[in-house]
Amino acid sequence: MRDPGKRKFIDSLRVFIKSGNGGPGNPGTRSIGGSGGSVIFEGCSKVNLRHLLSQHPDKRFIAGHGYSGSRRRLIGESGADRLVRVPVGVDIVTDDRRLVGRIDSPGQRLVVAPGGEGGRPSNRYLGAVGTAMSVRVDLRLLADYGFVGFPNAGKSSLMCALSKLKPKVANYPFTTLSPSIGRAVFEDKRAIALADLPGLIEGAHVNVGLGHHFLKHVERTTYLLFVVDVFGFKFNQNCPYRSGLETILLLNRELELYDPDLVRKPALAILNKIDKPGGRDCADEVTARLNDLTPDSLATEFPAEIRPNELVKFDEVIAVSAKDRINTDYLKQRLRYWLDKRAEEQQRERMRLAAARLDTKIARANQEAVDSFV
Ligand SMILES: Nc1nc2c(ncn2[C@@H]2O[C@H](COP(=O)(O)OP(=O)(O)OP(=O)(O)O)[C@@H](O)[C@H]2O)c(=O)[nH]1
Ligand SMILES: [Mg+2]
Repeated sequence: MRDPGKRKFIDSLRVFIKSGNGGPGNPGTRSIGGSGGSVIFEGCSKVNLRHLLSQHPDKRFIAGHGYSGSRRRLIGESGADRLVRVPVGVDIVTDDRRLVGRIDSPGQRLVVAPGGEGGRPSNRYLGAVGTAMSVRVDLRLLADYGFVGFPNAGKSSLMCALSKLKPKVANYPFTTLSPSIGRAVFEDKRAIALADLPGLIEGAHVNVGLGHHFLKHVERTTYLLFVVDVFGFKFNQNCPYRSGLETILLLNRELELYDPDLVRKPALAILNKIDKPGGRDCADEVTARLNDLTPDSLATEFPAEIRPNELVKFDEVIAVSAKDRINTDYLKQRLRYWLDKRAEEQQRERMRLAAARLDTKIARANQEAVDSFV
């Protein structure tokens, strides 16, 4: 097994930032100090975190101090802002895990450390000190479908079958060490973005294996694509064997423990490796049992350690062989179908809400007209 620590892809960078102090004022002349410069993050589609690191190896971003006010200059000049260009799709998080803000589009700006206020009566003309702190710039990939599955399930093989991307495929766990985005392209040039992610294992939510480090990437994908080996999975000799169905439940549970909202995302379940002897029958059985699963049957049939509280509702369960390309064309069509269906539903819901708001406004206006007449 390769060392998961040797990841080339950078999806998180911790940087030190410091905004400028406010310049001192002068009580004698009643002049006010200039405010300190701020540290401002700006979304830029042309940079990635590797660029940011290579251009700023010391990872320090410091804004200028404000200038003092004087008899000749009643308001001191402001300190220079420090602009930091970051990739689009990042969270800015403090060391105590507080979310400072998100950057979701190119050109979007976020003041991460505001400059100190210039010296004035409220701060006895001293000028406020700037803010110094370390923050993490955390990248969240954006894709239509994010692959979640245990190692060796065939996620990367599926990526090869659906897109032109050729991620490494091998018969050992954690072949994929960093996320990659591929595109399933259709004849009419429509493209759907797919994210192949490193495998999860039991305990991923508490950072076992490659851990939840990669779970954050599925937060932004529209759909989850559960990929499982239809015959199940056994991580190593010390771990119990989990059947195909149990694997799905365990993945469900890991996602839930990481973030309960994740299991409410739309999802499809892919049962892979049906080319193996007995694969189709096994897939039929897993599909039937998955479709029949209810919270009650879940409680009686499965041990507590693999039981999720809330079941993911799969729009469809699809059996494939990524290796022999069985049903993969069908899967590609269904990826498009479900994405479009979901988008239409959301559009209808937006229109319904807009119509309801309009109805309320009209009713209120009518009532006001009646009231004024009476
Ligand atoms: N028989 C069969 N083997 C498959 C199929 N898909 C993948 N495999 C094999 O399963 C092994 C793991 O495949 P990968 O695609 O690397 O699995 P993965 O889910 O990306 O694994 P990690 O990157 O470790 O999480 C490889 O030996 C593949 O050749 C399939 O449909 N049928
Ligand atoms: Mg892989």
